[in-house]
Amino acid sequence: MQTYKIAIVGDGGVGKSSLLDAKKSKNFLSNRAITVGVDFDFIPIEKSTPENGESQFLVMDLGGQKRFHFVHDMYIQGIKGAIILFDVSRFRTFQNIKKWISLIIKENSQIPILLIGNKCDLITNDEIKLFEKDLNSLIDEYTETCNLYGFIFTSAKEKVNINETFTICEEMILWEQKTEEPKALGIIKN
Ligand SMILES: Nc1nc2c(ncn2[C@@H]2O[C@H](COP(=O)(O)OP(=O)(O)OP(=O)(O)O)[C@@H](O)[C@H]2O)c(=O)[nH]1
Ligand SMILES: [Mg+2]
Repeated sequence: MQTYKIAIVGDGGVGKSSLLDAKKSKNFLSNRAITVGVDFDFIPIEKSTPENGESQFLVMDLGGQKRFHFVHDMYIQGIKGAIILFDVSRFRTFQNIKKWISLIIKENSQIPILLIGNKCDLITNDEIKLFEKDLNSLIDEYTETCNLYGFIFTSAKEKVNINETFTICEEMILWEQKTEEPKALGIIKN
């Protein structure tokens, strides 16, 4: 069994652990406990090839609260990909994406990164469109600096784009090398 280590990072309370809960079909908790330091979980990789056979992600779910930042360097060592989450209802968490990018770049600037705007149940489609613009600008700004693969909007609460997120991770880590054009995956929201 081949294991690919990935990390899910972002400010405290953006919904990292809730996203993993949703992927694992666990109940959504409206008052979920913060992640103390780090949690980890295995997620099977759906698509397998004769070359790699069965494989899985080992997901490091890093506690986003400031007091846990000192352990982050240790846990992102050797990751093959990263998910950076922000909370679409708190703009500050979007602004802080840059800090999380720096953390990943310190490990390796080639690591593919997927940006996720979570809690899309809390805003309108028009507001999502505005974030799409911001995210495209961010991707342009960082095109020489790191490997931003694209972005997607999710709701851990309403189970929007949960499986899609991990399918995209499979694509960006297993099936593609550095992409020529970053992908704007946008919303798949009704
Ligand atoms: N409305 C809404 N609330 C959400 C969503 N995802 C998470 N939440 C809520 O946001 C709060 C924080 O979610 P967590 O999953 O604990 O956030 P986290 O990023 O793991 O936070 P840390 O562990 O502190 O880094 C929880 O109380 C969830 O109920 C979502 O998609 N929509
Ligand atoms: Mg957590």
